Formats: sequence, C-alpha cells, structure tokens
Amino acid sequence: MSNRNWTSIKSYTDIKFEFFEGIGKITINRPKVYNAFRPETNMEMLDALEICRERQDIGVVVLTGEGDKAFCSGGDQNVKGVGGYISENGVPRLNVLDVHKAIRALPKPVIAMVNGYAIGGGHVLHVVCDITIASDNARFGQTGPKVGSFDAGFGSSFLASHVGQKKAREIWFLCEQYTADEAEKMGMVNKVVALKDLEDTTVQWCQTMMKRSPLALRMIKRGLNAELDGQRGLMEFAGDATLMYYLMEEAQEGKRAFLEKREPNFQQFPKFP
Ligand code: S0N
Repeated sequence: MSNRNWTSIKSYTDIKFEFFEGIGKITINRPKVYNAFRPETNMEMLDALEICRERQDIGVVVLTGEGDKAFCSGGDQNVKGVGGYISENGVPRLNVLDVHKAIRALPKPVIAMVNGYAIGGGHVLHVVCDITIASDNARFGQTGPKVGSFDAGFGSSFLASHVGQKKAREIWFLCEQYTADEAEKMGMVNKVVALKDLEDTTVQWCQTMMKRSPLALRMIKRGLNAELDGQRGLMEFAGDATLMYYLMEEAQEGKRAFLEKREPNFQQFPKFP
C-alpha cells in the first residue's frame, strides 16, 4: 500500500511511528487483534503525539492501523478487566481518553486514515480526528452496548456533531456496521477511495494542508473544538490568542518597559475599530 520511504522516528512495541516530508504517521501495529489497543498502546500513542507536537518539521499527523483489515477494533478484550483495561503492572486503565484529549489539543491537523474496520473504541478514535479518509473496504460502528462498554464523551457528543443527534443515537443504540459510503453520506468521513489509493490520497491532503498557514489551521481547529470542549476549549483558544499577542510589538513593549524600569508606552499602538 505504501511506496514511500517512511523513516522511523522512534521504536515502540505496539505502534509504528514514522516520518515522511512533514507528516508524522502513527500506525497501531497489532494486526492479530485487528489493531485493538491496550493501555500500553495508548501510552505509546501519547508519547508519539507529544513528539508530533514538539517537532517543528511535523505539520500534519496521520493515524492508521497496520494491514488492510482494520484501522482499530477498540479496546483489547483480552486485557479487559474489572475497572478498565489491565496494564502490564496490573493497574486497570481507561487511558484511551487521554489519547482523545491529546488529538484534540494537538495544534496541528490529525487525519484518520481508515483502512478497514473502525469499530468500538477504534471508531471513536477516527471520530476524534480532524479529518477521516477511508478505503472503500472500511466499516464503521460502535459496539459498546453489545459488549459491555460505552463512550458517552467525545465518542457520542462529537459523533452527534458530525452525523446529528438521531443518527448518533441509532449508531450507539443498534450497534450495526456501516460501509464507508454510508459513513461518508452521514458526514463522519471526508473522502472514500480505493484501498490502493488510500495512502496517496491521504498524503496529498496532508501536502495541501501543509501549504496553508499553520497558525490559521491551528486557530480554526481551536475554534471548532471550543464549543464542545467548554472551559478547556476556551482555555486552549485563549492560550493561542496569548501566543499571538506575544508575537506583537505591543506585548514586547510591556516586557521591555518592565526590564528598563520605565512606564510602558502602549499609546503608540493602534486601537482597531
Ligand atoms: C472488528 C470485527 C467486527 C471484525 O470481525 P471479523 O472480520 O469477523 O474478525 P474476527 O474474527 O472477529 O477478528 C479477527 C481477530 O481479531 C481479534 N479481535 C478483533 N477485535 C478485537 C478486540 N477488540 N480485542 C481483542 N481481539 C480482537 C479477534 O478475536 C480475532 O482473533 P482470532 O483470529 O485469534 O480469533 C470484530 O472482530 C469485532 O467486533 N471486534 C470487537 C470490537 C469490539 O467490541 N471492541 C471493543 C469495544 N469497546 C471498546 O472499544 C471500549 C471503548 C473504550 O475503550 C473506552 C470508551 C470510553 C471510555 C473509556 C474507554 C476505555 O475502555 O478505554
């Protein structure tokens, strides 16, 4: 599927983390369980997402699954225990929620490249990404109420903002599967392509986004997140407004005046209508 020379950024047990021309690609690499995640998978994704945040040469992040069967089949049922998914030290965790928060907070676009089943918590993962590009063999759906689980967080509320309240309730209440075309018609997939074209199309979309202003993309993402994310969303939006203020002469004048032990001259700056 890939003829690109992706270079490894860092080695992990459960994921692959690679780089190609400004794109950081995170691949859940557990094909035997259809790329189901366990707590360690989520810890590794969190580490990789933090590296994507820090690295100046990464403009867009792609999240996908290994092979052509599954993007992700949700929480690994083999390690599901009492209180969550049991990590190697015996502690039960629901730490995929931290991955959701990290994807939303990342000030760069995150694209789900869905190459097969996006089911259960795997479906939620694509929902929380900014963009979803799917292969025509992809299948989408929630399973929670069928297998003893649910995500009443982003997996419900953000889904409803994509497909509408009625459809979101249908998806969760019936636990049926939907084809890629159906998912696109519902508004939760941006584009459907043949599996052989999935990576090419995703890379093209990434390249187009990387031609755009990174700060403009960042502010659009923050603005679109803010309503659903409440005070936290406003905090992220406000933080970026402060970042931009720090880039301006007006903020520099305040700092300089303090260090030079004088009154700041803010009157020199325009008061825009
Ligand atoms: C994906 C499905 C539909 C594919 O069906 P198909 O083609 O018939 O293949 P199978 O033979 O079923 O599967 C192939 C092999 O893969 C294994 N496997 C598949 N999914 C899982 C899984 N999730 N965990 C472990 N193994 C899995 C199969 O066992 C099989 O292996 P072999 O060949 O060895 O038998 C179908 O597989 C399917 O329906 N899978 C289960 C989907 C599911 O119910 N996932 C879990 C749903 N729940 C969550 O994801 C929890 C959500 C969550 O994480 C969360 C939410 C909110 C707050 C916190 C949390 C949290 O818990 O962190």
